Amino acid sequence: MASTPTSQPPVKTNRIGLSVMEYKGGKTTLCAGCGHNAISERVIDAMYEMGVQPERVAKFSGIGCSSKSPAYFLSRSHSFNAVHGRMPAVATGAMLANRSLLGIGVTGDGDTASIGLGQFMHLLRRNLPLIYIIENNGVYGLTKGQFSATADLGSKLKTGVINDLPPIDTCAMAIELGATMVGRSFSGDKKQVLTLLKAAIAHNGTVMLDIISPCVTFNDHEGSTKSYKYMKDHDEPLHDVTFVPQFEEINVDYEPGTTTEVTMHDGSRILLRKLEETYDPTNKIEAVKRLMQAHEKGEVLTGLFFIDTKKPNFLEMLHMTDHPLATLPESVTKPPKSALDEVMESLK
Ligand SMILES: Cc1ncc(C[n+]2csc(CCOP(=O)(O)OP(=O)(O)O)c2C)c(N)n1
Ligand code: SF4
Ligand SMILES: [Mg+2]
Repeated sequence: MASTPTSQPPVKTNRIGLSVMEYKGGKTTLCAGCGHNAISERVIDAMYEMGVQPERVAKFSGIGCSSKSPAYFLSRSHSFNAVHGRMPAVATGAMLANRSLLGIGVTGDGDTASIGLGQFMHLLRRNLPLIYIIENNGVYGLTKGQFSATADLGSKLKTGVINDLPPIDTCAMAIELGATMVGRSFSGDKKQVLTLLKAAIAHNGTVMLDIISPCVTFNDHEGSTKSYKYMKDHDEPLHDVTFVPQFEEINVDYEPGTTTEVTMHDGSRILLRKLEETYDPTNKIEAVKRLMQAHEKGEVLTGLFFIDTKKPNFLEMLHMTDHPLATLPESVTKPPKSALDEVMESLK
């Protein structure tokens, strides 16, 4: 006897017809509860909600627990797991070779602020179109929890060791050196991380997002300033961030006079609702000042600190052809002999 077919609810899809499952990656091998896993989940949500074609994404990373994260989202995308601290060079080459890609780099505080600091600084100067995420736990998680260069002065390891060096603030550094979208969040703040990531996808330059991401195995105890508890107690959001992609209608629950609006190059909009005093995210000096003030008070300021939607990115600075170099035919990339003869003639 034929059984009656049970009706399945239709699978929800995004504006390009893909379900969220098509944005997933492999099963995580990180510790249960690691902040990095929450960030991978938000990357999946952001790419799905923005309707990004997974095959258009190129993922880059260095070495560390954080740098394993790209394996756990977007299996259908391109991926390159580089050497420790060397992800920026690899990403720069790839993005120059194929400008049609959406680049996302995932790195750790050790990968970025110790061995990779030189590469990181030059990436920022170039304003390469790339979303650069630091999964910041204040320790080298993969090598068993030594302090990294973002650990706060006086914070304590489980073993009782106290950090006696001042931290590097990667956001202040990114603002000063030339990144054109800079923010900080906390892996436990789903809404803020998701909003910043969606805005990052719409941005056309270097986006530097420092996401505090507690290491539950080595740095989530009393005395750590990168623990869930410390973040819950000291997170100071600068504003409520809302992102409206260019393909969506603006929602109108924002009262005029309490909101700053930033229009992105593609027409998408970022809305910042003030929680306190007037904050202008296009003012570099104010952004750095607010970060320094927060440090003095022991607060962790979160939100969108700085954005510049006008500065040319690295591809524009180099006057690159609109056509991706990787797909140019040989007839274009290899000039005829007459062109060489002309150059030789001009040198006589
Ligand atoms: C050239 C080189 N030096 C040192 C190491 C050892 N090493 C691997 S990961 C790592 C630090 C990882 O810390 P972080 O980038 O903060 O990532 P996390 O594991 O905390 O997410 C170190 C020192 C290495 N793999 N390669
Ligand atoms: S050691 Fe720390 S950083 Fe690494 S996976 Fe475990 S919790 Fe995450
Ligand atoms: Mg780390």
